[in-house]
Amino acid sequence: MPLDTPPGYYSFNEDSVCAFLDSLPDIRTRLGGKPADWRVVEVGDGNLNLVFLIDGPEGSVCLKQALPYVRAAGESWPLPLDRAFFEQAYYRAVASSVEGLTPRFYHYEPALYAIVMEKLSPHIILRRGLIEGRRYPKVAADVGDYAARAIFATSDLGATIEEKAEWSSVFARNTSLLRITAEVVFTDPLGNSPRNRWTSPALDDLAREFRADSALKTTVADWGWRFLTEGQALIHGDLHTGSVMVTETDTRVMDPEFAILGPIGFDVGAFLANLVMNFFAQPGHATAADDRREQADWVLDQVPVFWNAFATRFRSLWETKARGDAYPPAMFGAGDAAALDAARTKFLDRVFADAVAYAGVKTIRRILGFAHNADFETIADPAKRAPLETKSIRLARQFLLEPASFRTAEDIVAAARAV
Ligand code: ADP
Ligand code: SR1
Ligand code: MG
Repeated sequence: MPLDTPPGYYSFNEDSVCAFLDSLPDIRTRLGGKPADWRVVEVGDGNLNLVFLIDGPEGSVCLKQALPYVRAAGESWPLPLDRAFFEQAYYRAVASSVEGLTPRFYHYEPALYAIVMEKLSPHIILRRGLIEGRRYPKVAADVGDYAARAIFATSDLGATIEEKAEWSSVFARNTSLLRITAEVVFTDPLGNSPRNRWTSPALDDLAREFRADSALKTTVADWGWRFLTEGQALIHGDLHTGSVMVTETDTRVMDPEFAILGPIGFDVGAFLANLVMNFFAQPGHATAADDRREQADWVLDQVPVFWNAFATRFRSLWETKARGDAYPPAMFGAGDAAALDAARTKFLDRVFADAVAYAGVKTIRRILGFAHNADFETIADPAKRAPLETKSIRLARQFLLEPASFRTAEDIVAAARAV
């Protein structure tokens, strides 16, 4: 049965995308020449959308369009188109705080649920680079900086009640993607969802063991409650290594369609989890020429780099740019400096603890749930993949059930090395 779409919507192909871009004078000028001169390629490798890269004689653009279904599942899993609206709304909301760290935004076409933005080139997806054994000296610090800036500016520390209420009213409607996260991240992996999959039969016993672990399930459910109820800031909502494009000298965070008002630790934990999963996956990508030990060490070392960059920037923004209604500057004077500093440390410790738990949840979902990570998936031999996934998911369980063991980013590094 054809999917129901609003009047005027059609999904693009290589020809219609050119005709559409030709109708946008600024974009036509940016590309130069005529549509016949433009080279178009569809490169979408994500779970949800179409992504076209268009090169003209003078310049290039990227067009991302929502499909009326989950691309990775096909038409049997319908999905409203409005995620494109929330993606562009997020870019606009954080633009002034994270300049240079996202793709430049050019145009949004509401009827076609399409965003036209800067084509990032020669950037590649960070996850892919890490799998290929490449290192990016700036990336962990840049993503930490990005997360701190975007989150601080949209929290009750960096924004007023009225500003935050505006974002709340907009992003509260991002319910389709909120539901996807609630289901595929929190509910399905430890439930009996037919959407789940894992490296079978090697991980069959482990999957059964995890699904029978009541303590683990109630803990994940508790974090699910917190995810749904703690609207601390406007968060990206899907801040993994597949949502970052890089060169050795430039970092861009993209794909923010899952943006909602949510817990700060959810974004921080997502990036942490994906670094740690890549660390565990490295031996699966070893070759005769490179055992990947140094690469694995380097990836794991990015965990404290990322966290420290986040915490340092967040604290410095709080010290210099506080203008919100939480911990209001008007309440504190010179005599409160030490107490306020201690309160900031306590606040960041809480964010870290939340991040560790969400990192646990996000790792379990990538190994037992619907949407897996290329880090493990591209290890073709299940006999190699399964033990690496097992190490990763066992550490994730520790993140959730032994939180007192993880007070600092160095604790994560030490525990991962010890597995
Ligand atoms: P989805 O929302 O479906 O996950 P993504 O936003 O992750 O889609 O994009 C899918 C792929 O398209 C990315 O992995 C990347 O290769 C490519 N891509 C997305 N945005 C850009 C961009 N602005 N410039 C260049 N390539 C891009
Ligand atoms: C239905 S697939 C869901 C996942 O794809 C996105 O990339 C997000 O990670 C989401 O959880
Ligand atoms: Mg996406």
